[in-house]
Amino acid sequence: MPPSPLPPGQQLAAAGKWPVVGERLPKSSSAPWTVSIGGAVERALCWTLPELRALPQVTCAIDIHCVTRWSKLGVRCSGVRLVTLLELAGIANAARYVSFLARSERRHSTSLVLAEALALDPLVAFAVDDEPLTSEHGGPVRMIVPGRYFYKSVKWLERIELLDEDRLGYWEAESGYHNQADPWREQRYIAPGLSKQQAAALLVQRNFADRDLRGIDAAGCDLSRLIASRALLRDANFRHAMLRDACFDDANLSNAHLEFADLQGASFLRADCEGANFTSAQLAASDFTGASLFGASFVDEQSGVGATFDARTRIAPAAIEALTPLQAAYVRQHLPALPG
Ligand SMILES: Nc1nc2c(c(=O)[nH]1)N[C@H]1C(S)=C(S)[C@@H](COP(=O)(O)O)O[C@H]1N2
Ligand SMILES: [Mo]
Repeated sequence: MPPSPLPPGQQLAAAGKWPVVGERLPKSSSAPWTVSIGGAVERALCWTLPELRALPQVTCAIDIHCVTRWSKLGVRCSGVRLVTLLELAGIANAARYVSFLARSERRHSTSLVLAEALALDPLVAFAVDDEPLTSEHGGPVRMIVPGRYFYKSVKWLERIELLDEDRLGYWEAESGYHNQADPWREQRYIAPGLSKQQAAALLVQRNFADRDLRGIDAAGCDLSRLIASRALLRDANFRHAMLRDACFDDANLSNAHLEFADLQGASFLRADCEGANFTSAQLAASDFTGASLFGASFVDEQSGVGATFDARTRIAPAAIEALTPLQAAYVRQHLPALPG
């Protein structure tokens, strides 16, 4: 089998579909659009849009990977290479990071390690698939950074700043998005600090309700009747855990690992289970009503070993449709009675 062109946990967006993520509009202003470069540069510069468009442009195919799991491969992007602008401005010795700022209400920004940015060769893009970028997708000008989750690609670029110390971007500072953002390493989110003792105490109490426990390691633990309603459990590890009759209602279990967990009678009402792994879990009498299962898996596609259900298992047909075709086929085939 040829290697998959998709990083782990990603799925192709439907053909012709390009979701709008984050801010939808630039800041409204009558001032003409300019893009400036400053900070640790030899010459601070500022271009109007016509001046920027007059610089040498390139067109290249770039793979886009959004942290919310959709990817678009080989998108034709046209614009000026960031490297071209950096050469004009001159990189000062102190420069270690590059920050991109948006002309938007919340002054959205993101940053990259300068050496990595130079290697990734990002584009200051005007057009995609030979059409000018629409405003909701960052037009008239946005960054497109290959090889990083798409939150590193700022829409409505207004300023480029070289820095000697890093300045965390909007999502990185506000929402715990990983500052490295390498999709091949699945660097999606940073887990918050939780000491070993704190984690151990929580596991004894079996009450995770409303807590931020991203990335908690509960592999193999006895957690039957666990209360985890509304808990933030992104990237949590519940492999081989005993979770009979656990309550995950309204919890966020995106990318959580539940392989081989005993989840008989567990409740996932309205839970966000995007990208969660239920391969080989026991799911008799479990209830996924209202849960989001985009990108979740129930069967190991290599070994064919999958989760077990019974007639009391509740998974809505719409949730099954959000699975990849192979996963959906497995669930349809093994779920004894579809509700509705
Ligand atoms: N100014 C600005 N740029 C932004 C964002 C934003 O909210 N504001 N969201 C980021 C995220 S999380 C993603 S996935 C992409 C989405 O770009 P799109 O809406 O064109 O798909 O833009 C990135 N750049
Ligand atoms: Mo994103």
